[in-house]
Amino acid sequence: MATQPYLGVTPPISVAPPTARDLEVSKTLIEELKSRNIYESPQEGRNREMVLGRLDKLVKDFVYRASLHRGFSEAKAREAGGKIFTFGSYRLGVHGPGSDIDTLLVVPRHVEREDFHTLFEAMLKETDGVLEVTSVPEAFVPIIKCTFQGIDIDLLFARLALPTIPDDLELKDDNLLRNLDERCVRSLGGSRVTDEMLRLVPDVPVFRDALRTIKLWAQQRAVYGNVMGFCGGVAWAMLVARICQLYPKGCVGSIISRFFIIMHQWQWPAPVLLKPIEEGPLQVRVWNPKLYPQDRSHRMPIITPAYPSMCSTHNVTLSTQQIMTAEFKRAAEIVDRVFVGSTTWKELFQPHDFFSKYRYYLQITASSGSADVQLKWSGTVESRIRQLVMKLEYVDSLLLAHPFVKSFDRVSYCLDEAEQRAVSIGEVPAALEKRTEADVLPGQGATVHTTTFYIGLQIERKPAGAQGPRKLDISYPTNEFTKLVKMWDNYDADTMGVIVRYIKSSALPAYVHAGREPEPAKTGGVKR
Ligand code: 3AT
Ligand code: MN
Ligand code: MN
Repeated sequence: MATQPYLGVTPPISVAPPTARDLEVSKTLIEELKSRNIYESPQEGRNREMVLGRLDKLVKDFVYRASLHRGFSEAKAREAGGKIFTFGSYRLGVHGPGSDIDTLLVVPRHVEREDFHTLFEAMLKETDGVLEVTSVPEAFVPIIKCTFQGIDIDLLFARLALPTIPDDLELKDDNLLRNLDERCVRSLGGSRVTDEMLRLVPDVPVFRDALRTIKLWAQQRAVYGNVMGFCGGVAWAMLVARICQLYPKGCVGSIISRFFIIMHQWQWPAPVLLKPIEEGPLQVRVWNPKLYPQDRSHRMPIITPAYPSMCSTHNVTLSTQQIMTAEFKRAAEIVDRVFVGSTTWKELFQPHDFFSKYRYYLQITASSGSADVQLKWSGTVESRIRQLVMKLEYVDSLLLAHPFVKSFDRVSYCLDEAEQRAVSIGEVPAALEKRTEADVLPGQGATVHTTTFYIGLQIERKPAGAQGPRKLDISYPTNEFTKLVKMWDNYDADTMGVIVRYIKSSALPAYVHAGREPEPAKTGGVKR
């Protein structure tokens, strides 16, 4: 293949170097980012490197011991190797002080996945400085989580069809995926995608600063999160990477400015690609809207660059697409004003106003009696909220159903059944606000765990002169939704509850505003 002189699926839009103004706004942008404590200290950085060094030794020792166990000679067991790779925000170089390190253990063919969850897990538990080791071997992507010298670590596992894993091994070659277990292929995906992304951007330091900007903006504006139908970390990274390809000489300020303009005008569902989609050696599906109707339904396809290419945004719905598009527009206008000097970067990162934006909300509360059950039950409800949003999109006179990206977890110590009922429908009775476990005698009352989700509703105005409130019938979507979540395999009607309530904004509990800057006084503000 002839090498093309540019990165990406089209030539760049501009190869012009930055202007003096581009460089000025880049400087103020970086200052703004620094003032928000999103960079870790050099000392924290060294601690991460130390952790990774120790982890690498541990993995090599694990492979050695597993090899001996398989009957290898001492020398052969030493040669077997083993290596760790990283992915996620740490690999991209955009992690913050509290970020985890996402790591992948790569081992030779004679080390089994079972060894990872037995021998390796045991070795990890015996390691100095390692705490809270939890293992989820039955997950779609099996994982071990722990904290290592104070840093959260996610560990995935992949066994390659190779006799040894040398230290200079790379994961680029698609043929490495041949003859692997599906779980190994999936586990390799994260690292292969991040590595490829870094190869496909023209200037990695500029890409990093731009991605930090977009991540901070998306989090502040509550449009960060794949589960609720927005873009997740990988999708935001690919969008930034694509803009970097289009402006290979850009600096962070100009990349951010172009980012919002281009994303606002993007002709969805034209996909965002960092390179042409390639076929490969496996019998697996690669994203292809010509072939698969399901892929045709993706509204904002952002496609991963490593084989097998997938759509990272299959969760986006009409509503979340509209919300993100409106945010692109707002941001483009602000950045324009930053460039002419009539505002500062601070305005770009102003927190969202989700809980004061709408007159009406849907409040979805999942409840149960124990923390363990609640974790799985609330996860199930959360993963179905998108289905509710999609059903609401069909309701007459409902213009927008806006899911909030985060949920609110509470533990309530109830004294009687009336309190239990109130809590499980999402209320916060005044008597419970300050009550702690210590206020409840053993054997008395009950502890109720709740997780509450919110959907903001923008309802069409009544036609002029119409009498009475506009009728909004959401009973069908909400009933279908509760039916759907109760179809979960482990659903138990005796211990788990789910309630959807239609509430006025005045009925929102105080906790939704907690930890936020006080709202600026509204000067004749009209709620949508
Ligand atoms: P942080 O700085 O850690 O907040 P991040 O982008 O590294 O940001 P995560 O650590 O949550 O975010 O995720 C890193 C990657 O791991 C992203 C995705 O490819 C993969 N991943 C995340 N959550 C899951 C999951 N539940 N199952 C499988 N893969 C996941
Ligand atoms: Mn991470
Ligand atoms: Mn992680």
